[in-house]
Amino acid sequence: AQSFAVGSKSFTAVAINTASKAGEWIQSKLGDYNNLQTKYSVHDLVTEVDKGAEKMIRNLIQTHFPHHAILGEEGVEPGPAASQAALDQVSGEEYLWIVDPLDGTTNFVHGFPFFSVSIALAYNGEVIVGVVYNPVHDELYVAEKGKGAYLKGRTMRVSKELRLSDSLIATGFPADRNWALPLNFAGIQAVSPKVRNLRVAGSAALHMAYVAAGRLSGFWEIGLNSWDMAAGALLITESGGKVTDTLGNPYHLGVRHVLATNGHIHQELVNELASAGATGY
Ligand code: 2AM
Ligand code: CA
Ligand code: CA
Ligand code: CA
Repeated sequence: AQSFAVGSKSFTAVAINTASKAGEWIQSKLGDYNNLQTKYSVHDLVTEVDKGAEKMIRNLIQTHFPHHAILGEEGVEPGPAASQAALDQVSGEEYLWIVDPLDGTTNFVHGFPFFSVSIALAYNGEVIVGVVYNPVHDELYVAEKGKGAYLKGRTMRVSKELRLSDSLIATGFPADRNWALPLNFAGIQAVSPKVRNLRVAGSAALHMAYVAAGRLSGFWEIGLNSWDMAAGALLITESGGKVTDTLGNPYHLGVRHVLATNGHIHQELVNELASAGATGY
C-alpha cells in the first residue's frame, strides 16, 4: 500500500531538504553566465547550474532511497520523443522521483527572478509527494497526497474566482517555435479578452505553485514534460484545484498539454482553448 516513508525516513522530509539545498545553491550561482549552452534550439538553454543541481538532487535522493528510480530532465536527451521514451522506461517503477532541477533556466540566465526546483515522488505512477522551491523568495510549496498542501506552514487553497472575467491566468511561450508557438498564440488570442489579465513568467512549476496558492486562477501550457508538472499538479489538487490535459481529461504523468485551475473556471478555459484550436491535440 501507499506509504510516505521507508523505515524512519520520510519521503517528504527528503524532498524538502533536497529541494532547499539545490535551490540555495542555484541562488548562489545567480548572475554566473559561465558555460551557457543551447540544447535543442536557441530557445532551449542549459547551464552548468542545471546539471550541477540535478547531480546534487540525485545524490541526496540516492543516499536515502538507493532502490528508488529517478527521472530528471538533465538525464534525458532533449526533444519530445526522448522525453516520452524516458518516461515509458520508468513507467513500471514502484517509487519514482521526478526532478526538474531548475525550472525557468532562461529566467535564471537573464537574472529574471522567477525560477524553481521541482521534486515529485510517484508511487506506481501516481504522485504522492510534490515540492516546489523558489529560492528567490525562499518559498517552499509542499503537498502530500490526501494530506493537503502547505506554504510556510499554512494550508494553501486555490483562488475563489468563479468567472474567467475575474481571473488572472498564466501560460507559457512554448520552446517549440514551429508548431507549438503559433498554436499558443491562437490560445492567447482567444483567452486574453475573456480574463482580467494574462501572465507569462517562464517557470511552469512555479506558475502551478501560484495556482495552488491562489495567486493565479489558472495556467495552461502546450508541450511540457513530466518533470515540469508532477509536483505542481499535486500542489494544486491538494489545494482544492483541478489539473487536466487541455481537453479536460484527467492528469497523469504522460500529459504534455496541461490545464490547471481553481476548478471553477476550468470548463470555460477548456472551451476557449478548444474553440481556438489551441489544445495542442
Ligand atoms: P525549463 O526552464 O526547465 O527548461 C516555460 O514556458 C517552461 O517551458 C519552463 O517550465 C521550461 O522549463 C519549459 N521549457 C523550456 N524549454 C523547453 C523545451 N525545449 N521543451 C519543453 N519545455 C521547455
Ligand atoms: Ca530545460
Ligand atoms: Ca522545466
Ligand atoms: Ca529544467
